[in-house]
Formats: sequence, C-alpha cells, structure tokens
Amino acid sequence: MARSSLDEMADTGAFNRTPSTFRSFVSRDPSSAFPAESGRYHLYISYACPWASRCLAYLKIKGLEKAISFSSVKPVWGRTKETDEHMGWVFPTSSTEEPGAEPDHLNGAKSARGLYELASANYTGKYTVPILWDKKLKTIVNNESSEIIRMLNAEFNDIAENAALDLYPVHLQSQIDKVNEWVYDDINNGVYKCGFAKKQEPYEEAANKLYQALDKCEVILSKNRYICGESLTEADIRLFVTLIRFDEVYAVHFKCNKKLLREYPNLFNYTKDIFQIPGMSSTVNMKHIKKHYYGSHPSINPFGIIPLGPDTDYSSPHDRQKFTS
Ligand SMILES: N[C@@H](CCC(=O)N[C@@H](CS)C(=O)NCC(=O)O)C(=O)O
Repeated sequence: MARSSLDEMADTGAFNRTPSTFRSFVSRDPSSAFPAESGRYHLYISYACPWASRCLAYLKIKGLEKAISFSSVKPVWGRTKETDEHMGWVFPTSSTEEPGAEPDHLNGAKSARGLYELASANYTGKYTVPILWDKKLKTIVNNESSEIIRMLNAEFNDIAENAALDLYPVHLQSQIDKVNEWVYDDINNGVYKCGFAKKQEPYEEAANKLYQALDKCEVILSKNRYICGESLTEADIRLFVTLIRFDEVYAVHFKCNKKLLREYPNLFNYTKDIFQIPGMSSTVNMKHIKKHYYGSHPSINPFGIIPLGPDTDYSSPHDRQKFTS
C-alpha cells in the first residue's frame, strides 16, 4: 500500500523515518553514469519541505540555476491516484493555479508518485521530495537531500557560477559530520518526532532532546558566527531550514513551544544572517510552508486552520557581523 511519513509509527507511538531509496551520484567525471552536464538534471522540490529546501539553497548559493532547472509541487498534499486513498505531493494543472508551483512540464506527471513510477515499476517506498531527476535517462538519480547537497557542492564546479564556495571543506569535514549528526537527530528530525508522536512519552523525550540541542546551538553561536566556526558550512544550511520554520510552524503544529526561536538571541540573529545570504530568501516561501504543514496533516490539525502569526521579518537587521569585524 502507498505510504507517507504519517504512517511511519512504531508501536511505542514514536516517529521512525525510513531511509531514501535512489542513491546514485552525479559525478564531475564525464565518463560516469551521471556526469555533471549543464541542462541535464532537474530538481523537483516542495518549498514547504525542509529537506528539499536545503537542496534549493545549494542550487542558489552555488550559482547553479542556469545549469540545473527546478520546480515546486503544490504545498498541500492531495490524492495522488483515483484508485487509492494515498495523499502526497501533486503538481498544479496550470502555472497560475498555485503561485510558486509549476505543472510537470518535463514528464507530465500529476504527482511525485507519478515520477517514482516512471523511474521504477516496482518501487514500494514513500514518494518524497527532493527528487534529482535525470532528463536524459528519464529517471531519478537520487532522492536523499543530504547526498544531493554534497553533489551540488562539489561535482558541478565546472559549471557553477560560484564554484569557489566550498561548504564541506576537507579541514572541517569531521566537525561538520559531528554537528550534522546531533542537529539531524535532535533538531531537523527532532521536530518531526515531537509533532508525529502518538504518545506522551516519546513526545517528551523528543522535546527534551530538541531543547537541549537548541540550547547547545545558542551557546556555540554566542561564540562563533556559524555553527562550525567562522565560516559558513553545510551544517549551517542544514540547521537553517528547520530554524526558519520553527516559530511559524513547529512551535504550534508540532508542539515545540517550550521556547520560541525569537527568545534565543543568538539563534534568532543567526537565522536572519543566513536568510540574508544572497539567494537564500528566495528559497523560503512561507505561504507554501504554512499551507503545507497546517493543511496536510489532518490527524494533527483536522480543520486545517492556519495560524496568523507570528509573521517574523527575517530580513530585519541582525548583529552577527560582530564576529567578523
Ligand atoms: N531523507 C529524505 C527525506 C525527505 C522527506 O521526508 N520529504 C518529505 C517532505 S518534508 C516528503 O516528501 N514526504 C512525503 C511523504 O511522506 O509521503 C531527504 O532528506 O531527502
């Protein structure tokens, strides 16, 4: 049966995310199966999705917009087939139906599910975004954002307009990997564990870990401009996509309200700092973000009401330059 993340529940009532399936790599080596050619790949995203948004962030800040096309699905999950009840990402039928979302001009698919079915006749996993699509071989190269961002960082440098930017430099790799591990478990995925928990105990466990990790970030960011020191790295982009959704969505929808992002001076200013990196603000479509979460999880928000606030202005001044003067 077709599944979504709402079905990934252990008997304990805890949320357990399953791994992605398509794991091929684009390579700078022209003789590889998926060589880094301009115009060959398309990134399917949802602006709502933090995992897809980190890929879009890379596409923008590495200057790959001319080399790799992208499009977003509609923010609210819909029926992906008439013959069953599965709810998932769907494309609009016209460019005006949902500002920011585009019909699937490449394959004419009605849903992300349609793309997975084109790529593999016997796929049984979830129909997730992001999807890195190969237009030439008409297949999915990779649907795991943590790997897609590594490809965008390093493999497309012959065609990237900002090839010099290395967000995973050799000398910081072990530090970045360590930070990613706890940030993923306790923050990126941690908010989902809070929100999707079906029992009090796993919720409290996840919420306690989330706040310990946020407190830890706050301390680090009181000493450094970025989470791994004085330069922007992959770990910052990965942390940012959760922070930017925190007060608008997770605090309410996922019950992460013990403390708000705006009550953490360093984390709050840091989020503004990353948001103001050229290209980054265009990756944040708060309308899609709010419509998706509040509108796609009826078990959590049955009436689909979208809260009005807080409507924070992340383009307002921040104090993070103090670390680099
Ligand atoms: N491990 C994947 C996770 C992607 C993921 O879970 N995406 C969610 C949206 S935020 C999705 O597409 N869910 C569809 C579903 O659960 O059916 C990645 O990081 O790329």
